[in-house]
Amino acid sequence: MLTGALIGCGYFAENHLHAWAEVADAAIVALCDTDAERLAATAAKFGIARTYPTVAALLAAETLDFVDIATGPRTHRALVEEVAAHGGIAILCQKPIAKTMDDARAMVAAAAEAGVPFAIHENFRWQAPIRAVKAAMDEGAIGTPFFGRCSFRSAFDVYARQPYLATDARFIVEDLGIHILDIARFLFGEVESLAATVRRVNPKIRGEDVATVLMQHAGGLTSIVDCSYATALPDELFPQTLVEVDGSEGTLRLAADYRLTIHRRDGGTEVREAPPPPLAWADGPAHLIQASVLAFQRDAAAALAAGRLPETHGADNLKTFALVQAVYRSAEGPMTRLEP
Ligand code: NAD
Ligand code: 89V
Repeated sequence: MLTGALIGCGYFAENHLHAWAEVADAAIVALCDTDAERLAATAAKFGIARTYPTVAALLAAETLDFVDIATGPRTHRALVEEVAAHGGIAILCQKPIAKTMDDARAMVAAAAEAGVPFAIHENFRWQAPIRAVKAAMDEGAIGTPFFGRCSFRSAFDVYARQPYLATDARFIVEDLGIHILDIARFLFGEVESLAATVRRVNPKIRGEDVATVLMQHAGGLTSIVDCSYATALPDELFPQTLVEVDGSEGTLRLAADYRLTIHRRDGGTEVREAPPPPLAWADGPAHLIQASVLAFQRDAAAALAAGRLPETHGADNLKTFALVQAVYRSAEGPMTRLEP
């Protein structure tokens, strides 16, 4: 049994705690938050008696196999460095890994120097429908893929539960696009070059709420990642990512409500349903995300127990974070202009 502590008892941490309660080989025995009220409320709700106002107090008092950091990204570097310096404790940390590439690299280096496993809680690639797309591609169902699209378009009010999303200078690429870019890496492989545009449509927020990215992957596949929180559709699909893949032998479409259609050039068409597994603590449309939190944590616990790194270990996640940085850089520059 792995013994862990959760650092940060805010909005999303509840999903971590519900999920840890379902992971057979791991237990959260202590909580830490600098906000005394949140700490007490979370401790009472989840029946976790040992609570600490600082990470220093937590590390001084507890013997842990891992910590699970669910604070905001501005705090990640200091927390990861403090736990790494303590030694002997594996570190799981929420996305985005940090606010800057320098901080992200320093965190990966700190964990490597301390010799402790470090992974980012990147859960979207663990969604059941995304795993179903990957399985179909790996089966060779559509031959060699040459085009892909991962699309997230919504007008869901994410600001109600996460008010910082409306006030941060950077929004959709750093917070949500990071998941979709990670899905594109997971499905289509590493990216060699990209071009992007971003814009703000909602005048009430500070950062960008629309992003469109064109990417060239090693091996030749071209993909598009498009994200929007300004897209009002007749059917609100939050938080579903729709996926299209065209291959030499057929096509694959992950459409609304987890319906995956695989069509082969030879004429056969197969439909696979890939909904998230049921959860007693599911909360409306967030169910898809919540189930992927459980899937990530199950795999992370199994990896730590087996002495292997979780799939989205720090060095891997640097590649996804580099895409985020590249999107912002590209969006600042000019696109190729047509001759008048
Ligand atoms: P939040 O602001 O609601 O909660 C953060 C908590 O961390 C607060 O309770 C705060 O008091 C605590 N905290 C801050 N600094 C601390 C420190 N030094 N030590 C201990 N506690 C500290 O934020 P949130 O909405 O829960 O988001 C947390 C993280 O989860 C973010 O990185 C966000 O991007 C991520 N997130 C991920 C998903 C997903 O699907 N993967 C979804 C939502 C949020
Ligand atoms: O998953 C996330 O990181 C969330 C949301 C889906 C709202 O963008 O912040």
